Amino acid sequence: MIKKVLTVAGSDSSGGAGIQADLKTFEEYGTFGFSALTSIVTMDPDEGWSHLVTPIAAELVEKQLKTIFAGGALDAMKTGMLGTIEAIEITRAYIDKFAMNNIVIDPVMACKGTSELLQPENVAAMTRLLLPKATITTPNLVEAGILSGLGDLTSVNQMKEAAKKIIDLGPKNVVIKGGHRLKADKAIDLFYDGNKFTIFEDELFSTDYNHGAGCTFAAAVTAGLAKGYSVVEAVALAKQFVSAAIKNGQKINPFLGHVWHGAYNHAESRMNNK
Ligand code: PXL
Repeated sequence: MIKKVLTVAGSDSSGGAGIQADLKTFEEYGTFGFSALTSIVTMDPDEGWSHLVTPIAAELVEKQLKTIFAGGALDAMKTGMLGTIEAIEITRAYIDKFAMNNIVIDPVMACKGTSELLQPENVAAMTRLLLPKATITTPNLVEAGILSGLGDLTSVNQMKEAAKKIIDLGPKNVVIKGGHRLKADKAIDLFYDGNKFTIFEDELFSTDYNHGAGCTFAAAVTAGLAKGYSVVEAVALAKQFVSAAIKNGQKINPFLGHVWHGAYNHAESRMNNK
């Protein structure tokens, strides 16, 4: 049976992050993707690529989830950008009703290219209602600083402190993505399961074409869990998957470059037999 995997997230109309990243990644992992849209993000090329986030009405989020769960529980799910507090409440209700396992909470708080954080009350609701249900949460350095209450994180030791505080919020595991924001000569991700720290190091490649990397990473972890990998194995494989995607980033338009979600499997060479 093909594994069923859900993303509850926003649409990135530019195609690189959000549900677009998630569904593409689910497919690359050979899983069957479902999506419940919580918001639609649009960018305006006439206004310096300014972002607009339009939330989806809560009733429509619920209708999507009802449709998606018509066949019962899924093998794994993730959340990304969550438009409204009601959407967060409804998502939690479905997690409980179907006793969902393998839950990845990507605590999306901002989009690259905008300094604007999503509403703090949404972050509070996500922390209270979703983090305790998480198999793993996948904050970047900024999000980890906010969730932990420690603010700016500038060293691996501070990342460890933040990881401990985040585990106290209820997720079973956390991976903090140091990425290009940590002033180090490697890309350092810190994984913590409440007992033991595992550090993942990778070369830090400089590319401007990395839009969607965070969503793609979380989606890869989700699909990996659905496929039966352990949490730490799913994280390790997701790192490889997203590294390939970043290395093969594509300039999409004058404003932006996206990760190439198909890079790990060389998807660009499929269906070339004509
Ligand atoms: O990368 C964060 C993110 C998440 N979800 C959606 C987005 C973005 C950034 O653009 O558009 C829908």
